[in-house]
Amino acid sequence: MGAFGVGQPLSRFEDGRLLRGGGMYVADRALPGQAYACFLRSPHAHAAIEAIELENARNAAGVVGVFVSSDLAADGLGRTAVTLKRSRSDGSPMFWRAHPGLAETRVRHVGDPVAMVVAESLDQAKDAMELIEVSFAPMPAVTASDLAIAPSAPAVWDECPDNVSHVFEIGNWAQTNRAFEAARHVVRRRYVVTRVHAQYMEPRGAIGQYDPKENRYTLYADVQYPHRVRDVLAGRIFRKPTHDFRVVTGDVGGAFGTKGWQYIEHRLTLWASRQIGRPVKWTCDRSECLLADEHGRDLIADVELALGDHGSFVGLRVRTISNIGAYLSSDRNLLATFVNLPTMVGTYAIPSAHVHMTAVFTNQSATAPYRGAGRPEAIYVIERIIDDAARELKFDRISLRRQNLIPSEAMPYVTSLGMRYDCGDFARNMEDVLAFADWGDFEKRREESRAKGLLRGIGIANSIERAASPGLEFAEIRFDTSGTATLFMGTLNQGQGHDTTFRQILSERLGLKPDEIRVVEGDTDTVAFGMGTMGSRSTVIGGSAICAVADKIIEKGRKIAAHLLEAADQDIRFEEGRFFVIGTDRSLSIGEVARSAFQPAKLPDDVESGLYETGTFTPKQDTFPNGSHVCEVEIDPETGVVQILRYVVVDDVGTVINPKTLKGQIHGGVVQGLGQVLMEQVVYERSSGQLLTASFMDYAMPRAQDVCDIEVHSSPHPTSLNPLGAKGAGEAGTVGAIAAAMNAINDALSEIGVTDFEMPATPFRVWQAINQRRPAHA
Ligand code: MCN
Repeated sequence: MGAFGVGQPLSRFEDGRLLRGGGMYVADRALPGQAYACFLRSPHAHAAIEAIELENARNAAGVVGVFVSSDLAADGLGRTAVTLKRSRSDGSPMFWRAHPGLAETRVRHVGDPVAMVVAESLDQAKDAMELIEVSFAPMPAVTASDLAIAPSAPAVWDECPDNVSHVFEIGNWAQTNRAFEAARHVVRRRYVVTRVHAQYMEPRGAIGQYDPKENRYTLYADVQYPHRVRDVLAGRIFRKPTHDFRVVTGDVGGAFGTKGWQYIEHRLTLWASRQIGRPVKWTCDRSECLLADEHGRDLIADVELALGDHGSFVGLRVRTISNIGAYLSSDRNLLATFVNLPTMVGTYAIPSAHVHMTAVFTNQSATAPYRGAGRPEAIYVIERIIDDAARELKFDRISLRRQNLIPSEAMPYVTSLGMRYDCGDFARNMEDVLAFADWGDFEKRREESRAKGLLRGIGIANSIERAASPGLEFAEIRFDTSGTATLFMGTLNQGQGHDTTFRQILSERLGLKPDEIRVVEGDTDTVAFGMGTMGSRSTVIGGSAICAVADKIIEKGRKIAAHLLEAADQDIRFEEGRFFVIGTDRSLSIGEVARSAFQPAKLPDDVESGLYETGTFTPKQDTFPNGSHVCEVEIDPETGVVQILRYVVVDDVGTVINPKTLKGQIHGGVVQGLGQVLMEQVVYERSSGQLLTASFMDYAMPRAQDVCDIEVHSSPHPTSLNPLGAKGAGEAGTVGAIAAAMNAINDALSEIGVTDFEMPATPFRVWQAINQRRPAHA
C-alpha cells in the first residue's frame, strides 16, 4: 500500500471544494435565457378532475407556457414502464400504471402534479399557478397498507379493485410448513416499518435544454445514474436516438437511493424547453420534496419463528405487505419490496423459510429504494423476532443467537432463501461487538439507571446484506501528453467520497499520486457508459473496473518501456509506478512512459500512439457485507425521551479502501437508521389522506445531540469475488441500525412490561406506551 493507496485513511479530496461553496448543484446552474417552472399539485388524496381553467394563468405576467396532460398526450410524450413479470394470487398478471407525467382524469395522491407553469421568473410562475382553477370532485382515499387490503377499501385504480398489484414469494412453502408442524415452539409477531423520506441536503431539481440547431436534449439533474436516465428519456419518453440526449449531474447533494430515473420533472423540463425554445429550470423546495419525491420503506411484516427443543431455529415464515403508493412507474419502484427478502434469515442457519410479499396501492407517493432498500427491513424482521422469542420462551438472547449463527467453517453457505454467503465470520463479529460494548456489565449499568428512575436497555443486531449485485460497470483512463491521467467513471458520487476512493484505487494500481489523477463522473457525453451508483456497488464494481483498465495500461506501458529500455517485454516488471528491467536498477516512471506514448518515434512498430484504455467489471454474484451492532439507550419514563447512550459496530466490508471514509459511511448509515427509529416519519392523515409532515417543522430529523459517538471497528474478511476483495459499505450502517436500536428500546421498556413498541420512538409515543402500563407497574 503506497502513501495514497488502498487502506490509507485519507481525508476526502473533494471536501475543501465543497465546504468552501465550490460545489455545482442544479440550483447553482443558470443557463442563458432560462425560464422557471413550477407544478400545480393536487391538494386531494384522491379526486376526479372535472375541469381545468387555464386562461387566467396563461395571460398572467411573465408566463411563457402552461401545460396539462392533454398537451403531453397531443405530442405523444411517452412514459416509463415496468418490465418485471409478476402475478397476482389468482395467477392473473400484475397490475401496474406508470405516472403519465401530469395527472389525466384523476389525482391519486396529495402532490400529484396536475399542471406545469413556465415563466420568466419563479415568482411569476408561482403567481400564475395560483390562477389555475381546477374543479376536483374528491373521492374516498386509502393511505395505509393495512387499510388498503380491507374488503371495503376504496380502489386507487378502478381496474384493480382490491388494491393488490401483485404478490411475490421465495422459499419452500411446503417444507417450511412441515418444519412448523414439527416445531416445539412458534413465536408470532407483527412488525411495522414506517414510511420515511430521504431528506437529502439538496432537494431535487432539473434543467431541461433543447437545442434546435443540433436537435439535442440536455438534462442537468441530480440523479444517481445519468446514463440510465438518458436511456429512459431517449427510449421510452421521447422515442429518439440515445445520442440525441445528454445528462449532466454536477455535484449531487445526497440521494440515498431515491433520486431515480423516472421522475416526471426530468422529461417535462426537457419537453417544455422544446415547446418554448428556452432552457427550463425547476428546483423543488423542502415542502415540495415531500410531495414530489418517492418515499422509502413502509412495510408490515407478520413474522413466525419456529424453534426446536433447545432453541434451535427450524423455520421462518413471513408475510409482508409493501406499500407502493399510487403509481408503479418502473421496476425500481419495486426493488425494495423483493430484492432483499432473501436476507430475512439473516446470519442464521434456518433450514427452512418462506417469505410472501403483497404489493399494495394506496393514495400516497410511490415508494422506491431508500438506503438499504429492503435490507434494514429484512434484518429488522429477523433480529426482532429473535429478541421476542428469547423473551417469550425465556432464552438468553445472546445464547440463542450464538447457537444459531452460521459458522465460518460452513462458508460458502447457501441459505434456505437461496443466498450464497461466500465468506465472513458472524460469530467473531458478535463476540467482538459484545466485548467492545461491555455487554457483560450491562446489568450494573441498568441498576445505576434504575437508581435514577430511568429505564435502560441494550439491543443487538447481527446484520448481513446483498451489496454490489451483478451488473456491469465501466472505467476509462486517458493519459495526456504531460503524463497525468483522467479517470472516467460510470458511477456517480452523491457524497460517498468517490473522488478519494477511486484515486486511491488507481494510485494503488498505477503508483500515480492523487494530484496526477482527475476523476470525472456524471456526464453522459464524456463518460462512455455507466450503470451508476446504488446498492453499494461503486467501490466493488466500479473499483474493479479500475483494476481492469489499470492492467491494460500496464500491459501497453510494458511494451513501450521495454522498447525504451531496450529489453524484452517479459523482462519488464511494474512496481509502484515504475517499469523496471528485472534484475537491474534501470527503470522508467509511468509518467515518462505515458509522455513517450505520444511520440511515435519512441514507440515500437506494433504499438499505437497514445495511452488510453477502457475497462469493465461484472461480478458473478453479490457480496455479503455483514456485521454486528449494539445500541444502548436510556429512557426517562416521565418524559418518554430516549437517549442513545452508546452505539458500537463491528463491520466486515472485506478489504477497506479508506478507513476514514468508510467510518463516515457507517456513521451516516447508522444515524439514518436511528433517525427512523427515534423520530422520522412521513405521516398521512388516515381519513383525509393529507400529508401532515411536509416541512422540517413536522418531519423531525436527527441532530448531533440526538445521537452519540458511534464506534466502528472493522473485521475484514476479503472476498474472492472481485480483485479488490472489497464488499459494499454504503448502506451497511443502516442495515443493522433500526433493529439494534428498536431492540434496545424494547429491552428498556420491557422493564415495565412493554415489549411490542413500534417505531418511531418519539417522546410522546414512548410516554404513551409507558403510561398505558403505569398502573400495573406502580
Ligand atoms: N468503502 C471503503 N471500503 C469498502 C467499501 C466502501 O472504504 N470496502 C468506502 C469508500 O469511501 C466508498 C464508500 O465507502 O466511496 C461507499 O462505498 P460503496 O459501498 O461502494 O457505496 P457506493 O459508492 O456505491 O454508494 C452507494 C451507497 C448507497 S446505495 C446509498 S443509498 C447511500 C450511500 O452509499 N447514499 C448516500 N451512502 C451515501 N452517502 C452520502 N453522503 N450520500 C448518499 O446519498
